[in-house]
Amino acid sequence: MTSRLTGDETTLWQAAARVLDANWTGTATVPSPGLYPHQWSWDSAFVSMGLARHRPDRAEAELLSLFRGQWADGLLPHIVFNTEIARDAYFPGPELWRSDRQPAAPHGVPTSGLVQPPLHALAALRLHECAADGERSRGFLARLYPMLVAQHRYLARARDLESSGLVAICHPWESGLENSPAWDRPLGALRLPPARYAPRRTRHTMPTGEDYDRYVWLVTLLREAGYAPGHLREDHPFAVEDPLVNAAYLASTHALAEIAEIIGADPVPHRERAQRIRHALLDRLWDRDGGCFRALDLRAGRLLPVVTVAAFGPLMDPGLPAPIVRHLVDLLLSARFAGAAGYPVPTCDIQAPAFDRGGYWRGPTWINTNWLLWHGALAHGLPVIADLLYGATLRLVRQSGFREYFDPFDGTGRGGHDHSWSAAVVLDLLGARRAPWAA
Ligand code: 9WN
Repeated sequence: MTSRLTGDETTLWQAAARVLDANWTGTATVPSPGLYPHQWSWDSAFVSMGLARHRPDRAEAELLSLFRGQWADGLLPHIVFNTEIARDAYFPGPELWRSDRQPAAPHGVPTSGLVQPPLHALAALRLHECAADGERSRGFLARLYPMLVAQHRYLARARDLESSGLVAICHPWESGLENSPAWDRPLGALRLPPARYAPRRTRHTMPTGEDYDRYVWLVTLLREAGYAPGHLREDHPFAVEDPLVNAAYLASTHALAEIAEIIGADPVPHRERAQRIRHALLDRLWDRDGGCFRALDLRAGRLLPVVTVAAFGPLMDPGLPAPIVRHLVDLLLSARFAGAAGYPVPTCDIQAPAFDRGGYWRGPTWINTNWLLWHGALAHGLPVIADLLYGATLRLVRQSGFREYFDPFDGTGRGGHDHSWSAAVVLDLLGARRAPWAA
């Protein structure tokens, strides 16, 4: 690692910073102008890490803006709506969620009623690691800590549906990888009433209108049950323990322990919980025969068949046993993932029948997931893997710009332009090269 950026890297840095500047609304960052005009939860976690390298004041504001939407029970919603935006600018808008009728939801801040991968404590810790003014940054961590603890308490109380230590997602949107082939089976098993819930959806070729019927119907069930934990536990037809979501939960639980130490709180409960999550991941989601992690469908009581990029999420845990890490590295480098893709890492096993190189989360490379695996590779002292991911990610944006996602074989950019997290992860990668202690 060198401590200086090359001329080309400096150009890339400036271009990435311009994207985040343009997508800044004054209080937060939209994921993509036009396409996603509100604030999204895991987008903001990535964005804040990029902003930490560029505009640390905004990095803090980004997270605080998101937590304005936190519910009294700790739920951190996956969308915080901007009320100044036209109601039909994004489907589904606040009228689907009706958070204003939920006693736990914040007043005057319309939100969704779902969560997304909980990367926020990890992001907050990274802000601190990048901060020039340690004292000020400690103050920020102390302010955010109770909100992060509440977020994790909600997950443990309301989402650990089988008291296993792992949290379950109740909707594909909660995974962040919304139309991943991993969800085909549980979505296919739903018994939908014969109604069209989402007749118009033109933004992506994928997901399809049929997918949207299922997504909207699942939200309707949740909403009518008041988003109650009892409904999630007993009745809700979609309940899955996902390795990427739980890897984010584990990484953020480790981060909470570190934050607790920094601000003088007790790290022990977080450490104990982290142990429990790791055990449960290995016990419930590790497929011994396949040598990978898979999602567990709680309603069908079995692991889901398709192997996706989520399988590598647990690499983010520095305590993952070495034999498991070796299996994951072998799979990552095989012809099923990075070994046969010019621009890794594809979001789905290339050899799976459901793989689709242009299909949103069904095959394309997304560079926010690359960042997670890069972070994991560094945690395990795997410089070759880390360099592979670093290099592929920068090559993609050099060739195609800060697109939403990319063709894994030829690097063609797809989806939205000037996508915030694509810019943010580039800033963080370049920043880590410039200041390797904060990698
Ligand atoms: C639904 C904002 C979000 C990302 C998700 C991505 C996509 C929304 C959509 O965009 O989801 O939440 O409308 O397709 O799948 O990961 O957070 O960038």
